[in-house]
Amino acid sequence: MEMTFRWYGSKFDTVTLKQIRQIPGMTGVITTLYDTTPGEEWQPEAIRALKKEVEDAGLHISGIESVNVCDSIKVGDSDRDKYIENYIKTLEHLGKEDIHMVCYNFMPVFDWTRTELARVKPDGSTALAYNQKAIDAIDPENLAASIKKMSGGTVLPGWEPERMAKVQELFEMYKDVDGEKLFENLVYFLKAIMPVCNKYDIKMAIHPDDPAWSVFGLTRIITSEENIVRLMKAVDDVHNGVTFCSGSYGTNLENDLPHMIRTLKGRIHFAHVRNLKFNDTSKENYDFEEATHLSSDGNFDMYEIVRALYETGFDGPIRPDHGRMIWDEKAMPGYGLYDRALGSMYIQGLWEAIEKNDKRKN
Ligand code: DNO
Repeated sequence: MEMTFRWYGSKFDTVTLKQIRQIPGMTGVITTLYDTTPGEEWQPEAIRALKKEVEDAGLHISGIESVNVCDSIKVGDSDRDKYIENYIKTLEHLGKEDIHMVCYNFMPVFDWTRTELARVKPDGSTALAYNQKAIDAIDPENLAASIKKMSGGTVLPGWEPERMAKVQELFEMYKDVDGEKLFENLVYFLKAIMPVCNKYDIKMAIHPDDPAWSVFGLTRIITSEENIVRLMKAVDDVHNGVTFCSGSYGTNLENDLPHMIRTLKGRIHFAHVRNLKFNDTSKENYDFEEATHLSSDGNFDMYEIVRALYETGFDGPIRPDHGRMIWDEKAMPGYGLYDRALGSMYIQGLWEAIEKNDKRKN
């Protein structure tokens, strides 16, 4: 594995490349061109400039998170081929710059969903949280305003004000798209991009839906072992792979995370390793918050997750995810420096112990 850190670019991130480089063991960043819109072709000069900036700081680009897929492709509109063509050109430009891993998601309308961005924990730190009642209380007639209020003025990826302004329109687009249709559209998209992925050895890594169930009545399909295995089989090419995000798959309590990792052996190209704490797991009152990365602080056994990655020979980028806000840091919710840096050290500690133990046995 390679330890990496998500970086939103110097225009958008409070965390600097210099700070990232000073985290022990950190060699790569996961980034994107944040000022592009889904559907547009990325310009080679912009990719080169980003790459140069990262390399000048002594790091390298380990992968892109994300090249977002536009709604036309997701709903299967008549103009989707034009956007797929742009996506292919973007992949080609990335491949030529020696970038070989691309994370994306196929969630309708929204990316990840939380109802609180700064829930205060007993130690005074704050974390992202999800509460089903708060979601259910959102007024569908007035969704954009309601969501804006919920997010407390902070912009989450996928929740940009320009998109939220036309949220009703987006809902309209998806009204006839059920799970099967969405799956078909995803397979269509993947089949179309596989040739360019093969040519430049670009590993596509689909991010699971977060949380792993329908929100606001919109279908979600990348939620379970069964669904992701079905997708791997539908396009049976190593370049059609997975971002294994423990926190997203972990919201679905039926998912056995280490088991899933073992089942997906060879197809996991990127890993997001984080922990969650469940406060209520009944359907109506479902409530969770992001924990520190430490096993004892949340509900996941992080040792078993890292062990499964190690044992399946995972050699892609791995990153800590959704840190708390600690030590009075002011940063993008979930994406401050300190708690994620602590998380990365913990993951590296687990990895070293597992690796040494394994070598000693053999
Ligand atoms: C949240 C992230 C997601 C992820 C996208 C991938 O923190 O894990 O926003 O980047 O869903 O396309």
